[in-house]
Amino acid sequence: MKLFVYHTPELTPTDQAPECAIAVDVLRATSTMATVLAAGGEAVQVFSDLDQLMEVSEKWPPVKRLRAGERGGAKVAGFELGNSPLDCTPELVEGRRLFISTTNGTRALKRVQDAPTVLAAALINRAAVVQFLLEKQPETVWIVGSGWEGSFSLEDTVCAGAIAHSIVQQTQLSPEEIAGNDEVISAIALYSQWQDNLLGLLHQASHGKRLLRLECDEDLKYCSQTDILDVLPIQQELGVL
Ligand code: 3SL
Repeated sequence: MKLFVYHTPELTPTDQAPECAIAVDVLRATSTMATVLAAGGEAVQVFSDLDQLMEVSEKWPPVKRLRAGERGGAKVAGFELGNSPLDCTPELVEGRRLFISTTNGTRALKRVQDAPTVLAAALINRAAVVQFLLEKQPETVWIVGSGWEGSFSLEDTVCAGAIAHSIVQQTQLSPEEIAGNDEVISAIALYSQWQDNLLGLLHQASHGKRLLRLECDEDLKYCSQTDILDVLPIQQELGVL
C-alpha cells in the first residue's frame, strides 16, 4: 500500500486515479458526515451546487430528508442545517438522508468520486478508516485535504498525518515505505508534533479562527477528538455515502 497526500483537491493529478480515495475536511464537512452516519442517518448525499441539491432532495418525502448548506462557514438561508456536527443528533437524523453542500468538503469528495473506493475521513473516525485500509490493502491511496478555496488547511493535513501515523504504528513499516509522495512524510511530522494538542492546532488554523469568530468553539472541540466514532463513510453510489 502506498499513500499519497494532497493538500487540496486542485493538487491531485488529473491523469491518474487511485484504488482508494479519502476526502478529508476536519472543519467540518467530513466530521459532520461521519457524525450523521454514526447517529443512524440513512445516507449522506453530497452536492457542490445548491440548486441541484434542492432539485434532487425535493423528490424525497420531507420526513426522510434533511438539507444542510454551508457557505463561508454560515448556514445557507432556507436550509434546515448548516454544517455543525453537533446539530446532527440521533433524534434528528435517524433514518433520514442528509443532502449536503459545503464550501470545500463536498468539492473534495466530488473531485475523487470516480475512484473505485471513496471514503470520508476526519479525526473523529480515523481508526475506522485505518482499519479498513489495513484489511483491504488497496495498492494506492490518495488522502485529499479539502483546504479552503484552493489553499492549504492545517487541520486536513494533520488528519492525513494521523491516518498515515497509525498505519506506520500498526504495520511496523517506516514512513518512507508507505509514502508515495513527500507530503506523507510532512503530514506525519505535523501530526507527531501536535497529536497531544489537536485542539491547539485547530485554534491556530485559519479556518479554525474563522469558525471561532462565528462562535463555533464547541465544534472545534468536538472535531479535534480522535477515534471517537466507529463509522466508515464509504461511497455506495456516485455522490452517496
Ligand atoms: O468548507 C467546507 O466544506 C466546510 O466544512 C466549511 S465549514 O467548517 O462548515 O465552515
